[in-house]
Amino acid sequence: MARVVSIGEVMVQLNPVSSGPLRHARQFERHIAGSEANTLVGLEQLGISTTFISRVGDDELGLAIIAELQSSGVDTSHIKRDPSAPTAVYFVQRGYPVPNKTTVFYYRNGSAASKLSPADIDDDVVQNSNLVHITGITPALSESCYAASLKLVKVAQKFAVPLVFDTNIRVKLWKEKEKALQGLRPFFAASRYLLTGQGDLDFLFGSENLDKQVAKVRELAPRAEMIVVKQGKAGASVYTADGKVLTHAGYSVEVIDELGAGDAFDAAFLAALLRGDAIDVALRYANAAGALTVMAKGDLEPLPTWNDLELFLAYWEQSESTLLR
Ligand code: KDG
Repeated sequence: MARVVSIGEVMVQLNPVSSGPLRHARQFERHIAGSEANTLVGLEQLGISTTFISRVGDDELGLAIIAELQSSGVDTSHIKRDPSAPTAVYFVQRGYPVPNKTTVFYYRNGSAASKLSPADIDDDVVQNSNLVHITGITPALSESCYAASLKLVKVAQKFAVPLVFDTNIRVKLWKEKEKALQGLRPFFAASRYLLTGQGDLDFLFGSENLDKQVAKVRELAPRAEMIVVKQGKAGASVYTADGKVLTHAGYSVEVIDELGAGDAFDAAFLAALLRGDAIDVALRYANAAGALTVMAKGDLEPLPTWNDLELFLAYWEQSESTLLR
């Protein structure tokens, strides 16, 4: 069975019971989330084995994170419990002030995961994998996280394991565009599959037309077999190395909490490719997974199985054909 390994930080997410300004929120739901682990749990839901490299604090929240990932099937044997720093927490504010948008407030500076270092990367975890997955979040967490992410790239190259890189820009972490562009260069350069979003492209390259933005990505990522651009409910496109462009429309559903949609997209896209589906088929599942994830709170809870995806797509296609009649 295929295995995907990733590296990053998982946090406790405090998500208010009702939407609106966080300053007035008094009741919260406790979730577990973090972009890279979200993708791994999404892959597990779709039958792919996964391993996560991380650190949590030697505290109650760290235990909650490990338990939740374990119950989803993720191999947690490479998550260290670090007594020198706490597990991170973040709050979310849904649907305010911009409708359908979720804002995050991190309490993650100096967290256990920010202490990840090259020593946390073992050859054997990569050697036994089919894909290595890294996002632009982990290298932005600290210098040692940057070095750990780079080591993972090097080890992937040593064992010829393809790199999937999702730019996943978090402006609150990078702060400046130039820092992000420079910092992410080696990850672009090494990627076989490059995933990004319209917001990331606008941040990195300015809001010009998509073809020009993709050309800039191509310059940075000359080895990428596919450049995948996620555009939320507008859908997504794949630009292949031989010049083909495949596009699939998205699904316009009610947005409860948009967090985690991009991670769900990545999981379904990769799982479909790993089981041998064609690119356009993978895009269809990936858009559906993204849509399903925004329909409920929490990043992990709404991640779909193949059956959920098939039911969603059957419902959607049937209602579309009814509308057309
Ligand atoms: O992709 C959703 C995640 O980004 C979010 O829930 C938390 O990992 C997170 C981050 O670093 O912002």
